[in-house]
Amino acid sequence: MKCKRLLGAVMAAAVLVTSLASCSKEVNYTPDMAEYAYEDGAPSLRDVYADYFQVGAAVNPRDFEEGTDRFKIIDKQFDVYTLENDTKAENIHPAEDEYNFEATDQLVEFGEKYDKTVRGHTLVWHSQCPDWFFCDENGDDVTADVLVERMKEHITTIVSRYKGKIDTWDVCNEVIDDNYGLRFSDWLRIIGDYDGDGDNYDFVEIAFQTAREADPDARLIINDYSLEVNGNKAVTMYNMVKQLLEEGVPIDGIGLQMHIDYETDVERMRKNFELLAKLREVDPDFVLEVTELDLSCFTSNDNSTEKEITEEFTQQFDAKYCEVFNLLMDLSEEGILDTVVFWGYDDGSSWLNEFPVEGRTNYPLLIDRDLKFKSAYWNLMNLPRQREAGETQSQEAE
Ligand SMILES: [Ca+2]
Ligand SMILES: [Ca+2]
Repeated sequence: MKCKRLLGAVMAAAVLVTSLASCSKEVNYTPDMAEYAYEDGAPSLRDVYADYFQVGAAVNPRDFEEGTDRFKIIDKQFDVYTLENDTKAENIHPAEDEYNFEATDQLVEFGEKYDKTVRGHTLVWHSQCPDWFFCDENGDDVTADVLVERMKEHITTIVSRYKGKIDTWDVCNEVIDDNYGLRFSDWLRIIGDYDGDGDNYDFVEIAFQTAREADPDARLIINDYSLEVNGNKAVTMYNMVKQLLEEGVPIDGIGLQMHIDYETDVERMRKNFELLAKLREVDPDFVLEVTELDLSCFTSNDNSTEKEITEEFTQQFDAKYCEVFNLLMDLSEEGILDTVVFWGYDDGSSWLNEFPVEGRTNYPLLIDRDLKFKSAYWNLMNLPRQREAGETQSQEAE
């Protein structure tokens, strides 16, 4: 996987050298280049950011139908793909003796055919995980031993099947509580301090060790939300991962979901990421990945369903996307970030419609409901060139 990432950068560099006329960052990108994101003349987000990081998106099986508008979009714009739902436990392993591999097989076939990076999401999560994991035939809790065995069987079966094919796994998802310590999930409650050493990180420890045994070359990520803005969560994550790394648990990086909004404080985000980046003092190869980026048009304390998208709001929205991408390019230059994945790619398919407020219409991505590029897309396309020409203010200079 690391080879594929490096190879991608080398190939992108070669293209830039051999073809200056089409050098992606020399171009001034304008909306008249393509109205619809699937047009042949559409430029490519992944090309423009190739010197910084791979760009990806959460997708669904319908996106892999060759020749369709959606296939053209994902093939041109992205390097990295995560299935939005189909690799989650409730879908891939709905009953103890039943696995549904079809959609994840399709993802992997697509990745192999087009030489794309593929992410597996997710192995151990409290949500979208069927009850059978935690219950015996009477509906009572299973013992810690039984749950550990079920978790190991789940991870080993799935990761082994896709060994060498799924590049990166979100091994554990959302294990940190929003207020303090670890989330009191069924995984934590039942497995607890399994090895008796005084901490209750055990289900995380076992999950990562099991995944590493099943595919020694896969990148193993611990993924969570609000690490950008919640200082307590970032500190809890830092402390836990630091201890586990020192104990030799094979965690390769932290996944930053980055479900943010148009008012998210980017300087606060930078401080939290600087803390998490200190984990390189324990493991010099430790990485951060952005795994689920979207930018809501509603702040977290806003319960409204409709947003008036004025010109002024659009400018604020676009500027926030640029501010965030400047931070992400800074992290790339520091060598800690090589992957940025959006959660979806068009507003109409985003999970942020109807959630967390029923009846809500949201506009958090770079492509609109008609699959037309939004102004935020064009702003991000020009950002690397402007940054390298010194046309954008860096955060340090402010
Ligand atoms: Ca323990
Ligand atoms: Ca331990």
